[in-house]
Amino acid sequence: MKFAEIENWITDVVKLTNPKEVVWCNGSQEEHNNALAAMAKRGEILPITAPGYKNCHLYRSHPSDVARTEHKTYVCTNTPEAAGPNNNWLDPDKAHAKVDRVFRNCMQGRTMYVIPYCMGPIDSPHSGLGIELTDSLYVVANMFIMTRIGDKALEKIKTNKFDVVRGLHSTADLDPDKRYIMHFPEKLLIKSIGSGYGGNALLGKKCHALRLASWQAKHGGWLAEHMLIAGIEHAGKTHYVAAAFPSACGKTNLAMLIPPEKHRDYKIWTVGDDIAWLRLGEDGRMWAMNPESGYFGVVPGTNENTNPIANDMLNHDAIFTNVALTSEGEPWWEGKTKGKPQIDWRGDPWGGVGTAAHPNARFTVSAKHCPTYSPAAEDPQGVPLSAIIFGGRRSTLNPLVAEAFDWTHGIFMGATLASETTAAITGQVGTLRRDPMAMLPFCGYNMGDYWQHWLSFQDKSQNLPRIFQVNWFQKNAQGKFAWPGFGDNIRVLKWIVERCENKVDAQHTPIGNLPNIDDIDFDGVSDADRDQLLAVVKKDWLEELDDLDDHFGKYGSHTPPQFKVLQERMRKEFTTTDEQAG
Ligand code: SAT
Ligand code: MN
Repeated sequence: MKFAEIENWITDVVKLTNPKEVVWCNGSQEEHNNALAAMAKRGEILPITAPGYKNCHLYRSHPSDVARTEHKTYVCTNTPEAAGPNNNWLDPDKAHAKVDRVFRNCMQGRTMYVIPYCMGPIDSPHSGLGIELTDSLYVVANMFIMTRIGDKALEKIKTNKFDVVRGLHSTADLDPDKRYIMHFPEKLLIKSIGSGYGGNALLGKKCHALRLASWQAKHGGWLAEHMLIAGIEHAGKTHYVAAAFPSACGKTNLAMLIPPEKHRDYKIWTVGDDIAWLRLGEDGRMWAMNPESGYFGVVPGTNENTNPIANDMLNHDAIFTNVALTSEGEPWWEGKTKGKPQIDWRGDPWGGVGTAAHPNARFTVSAKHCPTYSPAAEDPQGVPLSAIIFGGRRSTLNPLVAEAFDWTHGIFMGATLASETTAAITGQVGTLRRDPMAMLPFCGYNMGDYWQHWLSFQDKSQNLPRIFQVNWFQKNAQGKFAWPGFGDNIRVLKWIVERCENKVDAQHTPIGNLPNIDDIDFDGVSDADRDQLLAVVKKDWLEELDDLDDHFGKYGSHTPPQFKVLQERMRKEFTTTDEQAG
């Protein structure tokens, strides 16, 4: 895109929104410090003054604005079919008219910040460029941490050689009824208004790096995915994996995993915790790049046992969103092992009802502060993947781990992923929904076409990563988690690596290859829990296969025909073989 077109767009936006001034962000540390200081002065952000914290701040978002709002998120393609049943769709002209009415004069008396940014290392040919216009300093401060903002990105944009995603954002009056997060894939344009929160407002993240990037990727022959990227080092060799889990299902914890003492012969390197851009290398391997430069992680549950790395990063240069405070002014959240809340996330005295921190409270920290940050994360080519992992939060059915028979079956595993909803989205928590590849809220086009796109890689390479499905969240008859999770997930990663190196056999079941009991360390897990974790229960799986008819049926002729074939093959295998394990 030509820079002159971008300048014209900015002029039009200024006319529409009528800010008192326009400020271009240069991306310097000084600018970031000034932004935090200005917010603190206006009372929009609270410096954490408790001993042991350096340059940390607490931001309280509006109580009606605490998570992504999927029902107000639209993909406005030229035809509804292109957006697919997985997206809310509006005709682009009608969408512009609707949202521009709310944008009119919304920045009156306010400053509009222009944030040029780059998703991915500045010097990578695979990075993506964008410009976000916003009237929120909180957005500026978070974008500084989460993406590469400022002069270097602008220089690249000014070469006129690259596509540029344009994003317009205003918090306006935060009215949930006038909240819209709109995407115009054909124009690489985003318009978001009425929310200042996370994925609704930091437009580089879900709006650009997933919804629009998935559209760009479909046309450019690559993939934009809701995945962490981690290196697993053992015996002098590092295998990289990318893993897709829905929001608030432990991507950050897995990406920063510290193995327990017994498994210290393994080390995890953090490349990314939320988004991965994948493309085929000349060697036929799939290479993954993290387009972000920071973490916007879930705070509740974070402590020295569940995620010691994140826990240690939270005492300097962190922005907290919607946590509680102790009487000493220390940030506090459910799962924190020290202190007691005195002020809740709204800023009110803590009354003991509900949670003191919001369940979707977040921290923003720079990746550079992560002690396990992989040097390869800054590599312009990214890292080569040995395995792709799909996982959901499912209290029943899915075993602890299963390996796909082949690429097509692996895509089927991803496409059938289901997960119980979390506080990361506005709405009911704990309802099971299909969340294919953990991309249901983020795929910027028809999910059926997206599955076809994934499948198309099969013919392009003999060297694709292996695919696995995991489930850390099975519950036993007592309603407790059957698997210890967190650091102990290394036991499963170890099996995955050993499979990639062809070091261990597996058991064939109709739904995939499962580990032999002795090949996974079940120390501390009861025999009953272990058996449940590895069970493939015929009756439940036959029900699941029936349920998939509805799921796939939704996408009509866009659903790859290969999925039906796989369903039939599994049904047949279940009905012609005797009871499966468990
Ligand atoms: O609010 S975000 O979209 O940034 C976090 C998430 O839901 O994954
Ligand atoms: Mn996410």
